[in-house]
Amino acid sequence: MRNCHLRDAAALAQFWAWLEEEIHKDVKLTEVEVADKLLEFRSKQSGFMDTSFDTISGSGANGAIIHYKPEPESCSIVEANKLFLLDSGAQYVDGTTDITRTVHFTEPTAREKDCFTRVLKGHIAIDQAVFPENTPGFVLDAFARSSLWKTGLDYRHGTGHGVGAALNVHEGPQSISFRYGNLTPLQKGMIVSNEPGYYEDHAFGIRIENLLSVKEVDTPNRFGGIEYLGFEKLTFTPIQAKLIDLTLLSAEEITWLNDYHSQVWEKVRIRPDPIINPSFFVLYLLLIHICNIVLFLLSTLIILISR
Ligand SMILES: [Mn+2]
Repeated sequence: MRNCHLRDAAALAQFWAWLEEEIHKDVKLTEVEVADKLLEFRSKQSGFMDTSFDTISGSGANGAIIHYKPEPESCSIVEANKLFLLDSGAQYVDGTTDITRTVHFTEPTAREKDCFTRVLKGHIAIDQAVFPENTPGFVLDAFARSSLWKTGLDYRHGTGHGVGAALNVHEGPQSISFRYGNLTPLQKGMIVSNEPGYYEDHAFGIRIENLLSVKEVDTPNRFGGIEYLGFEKLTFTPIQAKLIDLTLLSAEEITWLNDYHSQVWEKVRIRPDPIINPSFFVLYLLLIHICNIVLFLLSTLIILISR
């Protein structure tokens, strides 16, 4: 499961770099064309089988429709001056991915930044949550909404659903939702999505989604003699910095973001492009090998001379 997310991240890195370049070249792409291109990048990754659900690719106001499904005949162009929400995932032989990122290609408005930052604060709060064993997911749901609630905003969907490993992308029994009827405790090894959002009708949609795996956390105390649990991230794709209003983030949240981005860089940059890079990668290893031989010969020479 961990590994398929890194291959997925490599495909997403290629995709986002491609999309940004096309839009800055003023190429007009529809929401469906963009989703098709993402599928093309993903399908080159090893173990790829299929998408894990229909891609939600929404520019501007379409992003505010939570289960929007763009159709080739009727969908919109991905506009440079609007927020673009992309929720997609894949099935690999070794796991299932589900990720949402929201980006802007030019300058976001103060309103968009304010809302995006509040969604991000909720995302970080879930990611960093530590809770006693036997806690049902609904207990955590308010953590994700707290920053939005403070300005009278909210979203009309759950914060997280269970995810199967090379199985259903929506797979219970666990969830993180305001629907407090689900009393299933979050248990070690369970996978859940962390996807708070905010949707402004006829304007824009925002969602930031990573998959998390429940793990035991080493707390300084163990009140009640029980285990305390938290989350490990599975998804490694950058979060667009220009959408963040830094004045709304705490020092800990900024550190979280910087740490996450260094992890993305460390984990994803070393993954060779399956189509172009194997030769580069071999060349790179060969160069390092040659450098080592040269260094060895030089140091031998220096030792011999110094005698
Ligand atoms: Mn999801």
